[in-house]
Amino acid sequence: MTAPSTRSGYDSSKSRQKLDAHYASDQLHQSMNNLGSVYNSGDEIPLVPYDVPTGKSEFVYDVDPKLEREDPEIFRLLMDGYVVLPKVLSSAYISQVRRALDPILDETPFGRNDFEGLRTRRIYALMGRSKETYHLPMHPRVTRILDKVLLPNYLLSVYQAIQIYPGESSQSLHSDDSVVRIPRPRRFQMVATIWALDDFMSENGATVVVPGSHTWGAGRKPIPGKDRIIPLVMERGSVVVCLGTTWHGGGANVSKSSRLAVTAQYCEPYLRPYENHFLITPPALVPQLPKKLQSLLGYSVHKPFMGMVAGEHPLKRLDENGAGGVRWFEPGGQMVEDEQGSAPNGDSGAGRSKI
Ligand SMILES: O=C(O)CCC(=O)C(=O)O
Ligand SMILES: [Fe+2]
Repeated sequence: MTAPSTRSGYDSSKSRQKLDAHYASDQLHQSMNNLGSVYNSGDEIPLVPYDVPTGKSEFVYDVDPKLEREDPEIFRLLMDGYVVLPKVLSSAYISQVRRALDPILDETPFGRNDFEGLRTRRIYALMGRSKETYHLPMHPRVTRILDKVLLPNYLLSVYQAIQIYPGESSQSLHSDDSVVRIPRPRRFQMVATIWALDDFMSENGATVVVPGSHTWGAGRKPIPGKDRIIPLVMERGSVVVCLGTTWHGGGANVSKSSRLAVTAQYCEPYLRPYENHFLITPPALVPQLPKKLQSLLGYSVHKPFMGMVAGEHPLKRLDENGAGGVRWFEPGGQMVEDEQGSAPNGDSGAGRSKI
């Protein structure tokens, strides 16, 4: 066997070429450059013959009427498909977030298609770009609700900033969890939050929602003029919590100023998040993050085993430098050694303690 040419045991230039070839042939990767055509207009993924729709036209939430009095925010969320929490953020925190985002927005190009918005700047992978904003996805006013409507250890799916410029047209209406292969009508599998960092007005691109559309069955789409499509007019510092099944979209901006929002979207712990947070957040940073954020980023286990590393909780595998994981093996089963001639990650831990 020839000596490994790199620490991890493979020739990185060759593997890079292989990866590039793989990506070039990967239709989904190509579609990233044309996102509009893949997840546009809320189309649900096609049903296969054995996916039998329920036949029901609406999903009925089993909501105790007492909830209206006891927890009006969750009541409205389940009844309407969304709820606005007004003026949650202080002006000081909004300014801090804006100061962090402005220089990143300055270097962010407009979107590549109608869905991203040709007059809209999106900071993707925000968790890896700005530590000043990491409080938003774990804001207690939001997680209080998520803790009740999603399963424990729900995950952060998307974290991005969206700045809609004057001249932007309406985003096509969609539901965020239309990628889920369970026929509608069904329970939501994701929940989105949209934080208003500018006042949201009907003229400047406020998000629009279709109240009650979270109950709709497959095939039903909002019809302008027939269905109520309303702009979420709210003061800056407010947040809307919106079920993944609710039809909505970014509004057209016919004003003279831009509209800034940050969206944190969450999914059930058994789903794959839209963004790959293991690559976005440097592992070395993870041990310093608050527990809630670690869990949101996937350093958690959905019982019994989902998210494990070699039979253990992922945080047990992560040392204070963010190193951990398992030993790497070459295809023949030979362990790859690092420059010092020792196994890169120490003990594999396989078969050890329970999660
Ligand atoms: O920017 C907005 O108001 C909504 C954006 C949105 O729904 C999305 O990009 O999925
Ligand atoms: Fe959306």
